[in-house]
This record gives sequence, C-alpha cells and structure tokens, in this order.
Amino acid sequence: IPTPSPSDKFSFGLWTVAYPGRDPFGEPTREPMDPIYALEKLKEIGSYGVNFHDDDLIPFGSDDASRDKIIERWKKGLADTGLVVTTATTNLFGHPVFKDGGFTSNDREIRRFAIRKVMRNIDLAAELGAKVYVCWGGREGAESGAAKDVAAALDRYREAFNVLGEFVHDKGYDIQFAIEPKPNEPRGDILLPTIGHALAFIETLDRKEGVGVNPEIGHEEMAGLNAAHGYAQAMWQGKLFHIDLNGQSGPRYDQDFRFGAGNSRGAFWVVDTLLAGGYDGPVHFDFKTPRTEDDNGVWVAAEACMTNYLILREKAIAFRADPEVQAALVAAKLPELAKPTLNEGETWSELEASTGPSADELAAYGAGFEKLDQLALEHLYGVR
Ligand code: GLT
Ligand code: MN
Ligand code: MN
Repeated sequence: IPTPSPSDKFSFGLWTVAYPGRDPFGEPTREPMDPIYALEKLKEIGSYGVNFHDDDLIPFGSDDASRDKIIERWKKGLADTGLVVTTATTNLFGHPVFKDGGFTSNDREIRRFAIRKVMRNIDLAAELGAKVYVCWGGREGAESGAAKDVAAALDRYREAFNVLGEFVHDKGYDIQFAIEPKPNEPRGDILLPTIGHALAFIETLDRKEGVGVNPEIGHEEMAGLNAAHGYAQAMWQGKLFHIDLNGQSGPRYDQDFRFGAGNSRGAFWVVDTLLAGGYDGPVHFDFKTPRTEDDNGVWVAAEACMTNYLILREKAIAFRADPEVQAALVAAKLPELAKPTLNEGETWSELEASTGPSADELAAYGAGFEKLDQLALEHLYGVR
C-alpha cells in the first residue's frame, strides 16, 4: 500500500473530516470536531495541506475578540503540525441570510454583506499564505422560473468577482480565485452549473487572468458529465487552479464519497488526465464520511482518499509506460490526432482544391479503441 509524502501535496477541507453526519433527514451522528484535532490527525495520516471556510474555523457571528483567539490557536496548530494552508473559501450558504444566495441574492444589502464576508476572510487567507481562494456558489440559483432573472444575476455575479479581483490586486495579495461549479443541491438549480459554464463566465471578468476553476468530480458526474474531459478542457484553457477529488455513483444527490469510491473507472481517467496535463496544484479532497461511521471511520476514509490517489497514479503511469498500450495508442491513431489537420502554410482554398480518398475508402477501418480501453481496464483491475 503506497503512503503519502509532502511532495504529493495532498490537502483536505476542514469541513470534510469535521463533517458530523448531518443530512436533510437526520441529526449528526458524530460529535463536533476540534479544528486542532483535525490538524493533528491530518498530519498523522500524511496530509500536506488544509483548506477551510471562514465558518469552519470561526463560528458565524463571533465577536472580534473570540475571532482573534481562535485564529491564534489555529496558527499555533498550523505551526505545530507544519500543515500548509493551501486554500481558503467562504461559507455563503449556511446562515439563513444566504437562503437566496450571496453574490446573486435578489436583496442588494445581502449581496453587499456577502462580498464583505469574503473580503474579510481573504485577508485572513492571505495572512495564512493561501494561494487559492475557492468560490463555490452554494445557493446562487433558484427553485423556480420567475424568481431569478438569470441575466441580471450573472451581472451581479460578475460584479462580485470584479470587485474581489480589484480587492486582491489593490491589497497586493498573491491569490487566485477558483470557481467551483455544481449543477444542483442545495438549490434546485445553481448558476454556473458545470465547468463549461464557469469557463465561459470567467472570460467576461475584468481580471480574468486571476480566476480559474475548482472542478469537483462528483459535481460533474451529478450532471452526467465526464469529469476527466472537464479537467482536460480546464487545463487546456490554463484554468485548472484547484481540484476537488471525491467519488460519486452517477447522477444522484451529491454523494461526496471518498476519492476512488463510486465511479472508480472515472477516477482512473481523472488521475491520468491530471498527470498528462501537468497539474501541479494541491491534490485536494472534498469528501464526506458517511454518517454510518464513527471518528475512526472518518480517518479511514480520509487516508483512503490519498491511498486511492496513489494507487491510481501508479496504475496510470504503468498504463502509459506499457509497450502494448503504446502500440495500441498508435494503432488507434492518437499520434495522428496530435497532428494539425492542414499542412504547414496550407490555406482553406488549397484544402478545398485538394482531393483525398473517398468517404467509403476512409470509412473502411477499425478504430482499435476497444483494445485500448481493455488494456486500461486490465491495468485498473490489477492483472497487468
Ligand atoms: C460544500 C460543497 C463543496 C464545496 C465546499 C466549498 S463546501 O461542502 O458541497 O463541494 O467545495 O465551499
Ligand atoms: Mn460535492
Ligand atoms: Mn467541493
């Protein structure tokens, strides 16, 4: 069983390991977790970093004196364990004030409150050295048609990111934003529901170079999408600033299983894709231990996220290094896909005037994809 090392850059959200098991149908099954205990355990299992929402650490509404005390204690915990704050984020979904969203609430004062809340935590994130600031639009959305003017809401969403981009720039912080898409839950429909929506939205921002995406495997799969393809496009556009790895079994509620559980074949392709694209940010897990488990089960699940990543990484590397796979890739014309369709310097008119084999002649081949995929499965199933 492979074991994690700091160079793997594994990190966890504080809310993940501290998830007490509350769901819409039942009360928590585990006790609230002390954040310092979380740091100690994360260190013990081999995590490199940690990520947190403001409210994970500092209860909503804490006065300044208690906030300062909590932060001092947190800093000491970080120093004692050596864990790195890779990332931070804001809770704009828990308090009832955010029942219609934060940045896109129909209520203007709530939108102003939300942006102030984010700025306050960015100051803390910068102080703690976070390089990425995740923005999951928890309740930016609606359950019904006329309740949300989507174009106006997107104007306000853009305005919020423009203001925050200016804020980070003016303060001189070395922080990039990563928007996390999710199609539904907790709202019926959420704005920026997929990686594609988020990438297109980012192009409209004033300081778009400072904004990328934080795709979560389960969120793409909730929408029936191929998560690996989404990660690939985000990297292709230079926008994969952070990742939320976890497990999901198809289009259902947000299961947030430990990474590698659920769609394990999809997980294999996500790892292969991250390696191919050279992703080098934190390898961050956003999972929730099922409420059947006690504290011991929480740490079993957390450790398993890293173990499964390392197993799949070994398998993806072995798959790509296998001579039979390399031959199958050539047979499947992957090197040919990497070649430009037109010759160097060739124009559309030269292409128009050129001739090639007939469609029937061109169609007379087998793609060889089944062979290639079976080789991948045999690597995944552990027989190669
Ligand atoms: C929440 C959500 C996650 C987000 C977190 C960041 S909070 O648990 O389901 O996917 O990444 O706000
Ligand atoms: Mn999720
Ligand atoms: Mn997430």
